[in-house]
Amino acid sequence: MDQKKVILSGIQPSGIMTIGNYLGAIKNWGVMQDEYDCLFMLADLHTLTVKQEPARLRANTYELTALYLACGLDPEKSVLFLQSHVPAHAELSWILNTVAYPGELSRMTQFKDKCARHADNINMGLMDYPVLMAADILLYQADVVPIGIDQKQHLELTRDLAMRFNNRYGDTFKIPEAYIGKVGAKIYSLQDPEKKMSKSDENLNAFVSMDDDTDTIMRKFKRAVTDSGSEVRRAPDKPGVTNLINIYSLFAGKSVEETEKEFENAGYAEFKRRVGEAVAAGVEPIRREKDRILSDKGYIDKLLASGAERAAAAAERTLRKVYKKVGLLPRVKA
Ligand code: ATP
Ligand code: LTN
Repeated sequence: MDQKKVILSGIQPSGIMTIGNYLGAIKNWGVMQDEYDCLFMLADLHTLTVKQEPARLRANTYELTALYLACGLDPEKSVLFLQSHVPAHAELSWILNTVAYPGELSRMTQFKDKCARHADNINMGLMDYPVLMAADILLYQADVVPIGIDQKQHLELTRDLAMRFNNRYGDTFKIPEAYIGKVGAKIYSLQDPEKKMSKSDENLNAFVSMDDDTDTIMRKFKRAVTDSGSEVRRAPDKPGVTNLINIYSLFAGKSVEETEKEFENAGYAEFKRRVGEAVAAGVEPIRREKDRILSDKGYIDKLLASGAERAAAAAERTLRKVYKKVGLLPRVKA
């Protein structure tokens, strides 16, 4: 029988997830669980590359774990774990650092963006971020990595590092492929549809978080920027409307063509109201379920402990192979 393919992905617990993260990431992951061996990680070590308030980071980590579950990630089917609970991530990233070049890391778009946005805290972790991400992926010999389009460059670097290592030391890592969903790949800001929707935007009207209640969601869509004209149709000169069409179709489970047809005779005000309703109807039950799960932190702790155990077993297998290939002595029993 064919072995199932391995899928790995992760999100940073750096704030409350937006519908961009949901549509671009978690929603797609849920449907992969039956077909693949899935590992879904919370990239908490990555989060430290930007200043965090420790108590806030702890709270966000519980929130995001509860949200993974509320969005349908099933701990019976998939391995859910924290990056920091599996030491092999940090260990492999050290080894991969020895085949990564500062030139290629300093050229990464996210690194340049984050340096500009956090000029008071340009740290080595920010530059090394993609090497740790490569370790996350390569440790599990992942075949496929579902990501939003903004992470594509990091996945290409992961492939480069894996090939470089394999060339130098012999076949060790599987070369992973990116999986980028077509419509949800990039959800844009509701206030500036040229910019990606981001949970760290200072303008709270720019994003809808998975924690927003129905009134807030309706208000944010009412204020969403549309374009000149009045037709509900996708076009390069209509980035605002195009974004809303994408959001509506994903929440309503319809194609973009069906959505355009449905709103053929509608004005922007009515269209925005209907988008708000569809989003609220999708977000509301997830938010309630998340809050229910969150009320039992003991359950979350146990689940993460068992996830870490399962993840570590697989990760350590790869790490031992890597240590051997590079010439580190195996540690024998005392
Ligand atoms: P930040 O705003 O703190 O930079 P973020 O909102 O971009 O964070 P990440 O934790 O970096 O979120 O991303 C988690 C996942 O969600 C990634 O796979 C990323 O590609 C995806 N993602 C993030 N924003 C969007 C978006 N606007 N549209 C589609 N996918 C997105
Ligand atoms: N960098 C990613 C989060 C992330 C990730 C990963 C995604 C960390 N490690 C491994 C896929 C695979 C982000 O910010 N979206």
